[in-house]
Amino acid sequence: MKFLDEAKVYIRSGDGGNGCVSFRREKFIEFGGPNGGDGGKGGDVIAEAVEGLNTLIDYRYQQHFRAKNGQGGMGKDRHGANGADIVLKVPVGTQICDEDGATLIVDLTAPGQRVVLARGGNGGFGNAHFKTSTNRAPRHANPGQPGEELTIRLRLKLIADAGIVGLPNAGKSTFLAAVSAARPKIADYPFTTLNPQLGVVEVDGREFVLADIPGLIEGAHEGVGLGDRFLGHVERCRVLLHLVDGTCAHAGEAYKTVRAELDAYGQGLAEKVEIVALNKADAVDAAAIEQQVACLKRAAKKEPFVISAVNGQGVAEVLRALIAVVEKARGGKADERLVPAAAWRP
Ligand SMILES: Nc1nc2c(ncn2[C@@H]2O[C@H](COP(=O)(O)OP(=O)(O)OP(=O)(O)O)[C@@H](O)[C@H]2O)c(=O)[nH]1
Ligand SMILES: [Mg+2]
Repeated sequence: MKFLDEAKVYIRSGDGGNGCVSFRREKFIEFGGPNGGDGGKGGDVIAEAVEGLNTLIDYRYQQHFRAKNGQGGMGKDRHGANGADIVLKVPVGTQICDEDGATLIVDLTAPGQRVVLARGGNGGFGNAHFKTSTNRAPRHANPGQPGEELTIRLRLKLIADAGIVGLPNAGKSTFLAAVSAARPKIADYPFTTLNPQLGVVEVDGREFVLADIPGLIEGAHEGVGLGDRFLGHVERCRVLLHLVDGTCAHAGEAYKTVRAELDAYGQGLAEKVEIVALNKADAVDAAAIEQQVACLKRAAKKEPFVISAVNGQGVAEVLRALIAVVEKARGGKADERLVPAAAWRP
């Protein structure tokens, strides 16, 4: 399945049906009176988070969504049919913003969560509605109300408990493949991974979701390399695993480069709990590891784990450290960035 994490769509709810002007006319019945029915309500445009989707690719192929209009009222007191709603199915973790992307309308973080984005117009009253003791034959009816139209932006931010960051070739995908059933592409050239990948990791009978994102390089916040837009997918993570390639020239510099990009991205990434690991310990000799660890420790101001994603050395310890943070955070409160749908109107 192709991956797409941003889309812009146009939506329009249905117009309400018009009310009807009609009078009862039957042989031998005089003064039959008004019997024009009301119009039906236009359909709503609804967004719903569903399980089993992890891309917005559907919205590349269709960008216009219109709910059906309500039918007009009819004679003999017949009410027009309501227009059918239209439901936009989006993956869990999708944020819906207004057209300029500045205002968050809703953050759909739980499966089944729904929000009405555009409400269908109400149907107009038919003339039967307007009869009174003084006006026995009203000759007017209400028109239906028009639907709403707006352009919205969908932005998928994957929901993972932990995210792996690091320079290209640090071994992020190798690590994900080693600890989960995910099978990301692995190769010894930079930018092997072009899209975020998720995997479920099991540690001591407990599970968490780990995300592997494309590598960051210096200047990613200005668009160098693949840019830093994929960092959106680790925004919701409770902990970051920062992998540093042990075979690189200077582990401390590599660490600082990635940290600088996290700082430049903002969105609270720099404040997240970070676990640092020096990878590829199998490929360098003991003296070199010692030196790299010292560099890394000075830069990160904490003790790094020394691991090898290939032969599994140290991986279990890293996973235990990750799950400890994840479980601690899970005990906390729910995502307070959620905007209640009722608080927002277009
Ligand atoms: N010797 C050794 N090689 C490793 C280890 N981990 C990864 N590699 C190798 O490093 C290369 C890059 O690994 P990837 O997992 O593709 O790196 P990545 O961080 O996902 O890279 P991008 O997706 O390009 O950002 C591959 O050739 C791996 O086989 C390790 O622990 N030891
Ligand atoms: Mg990769």
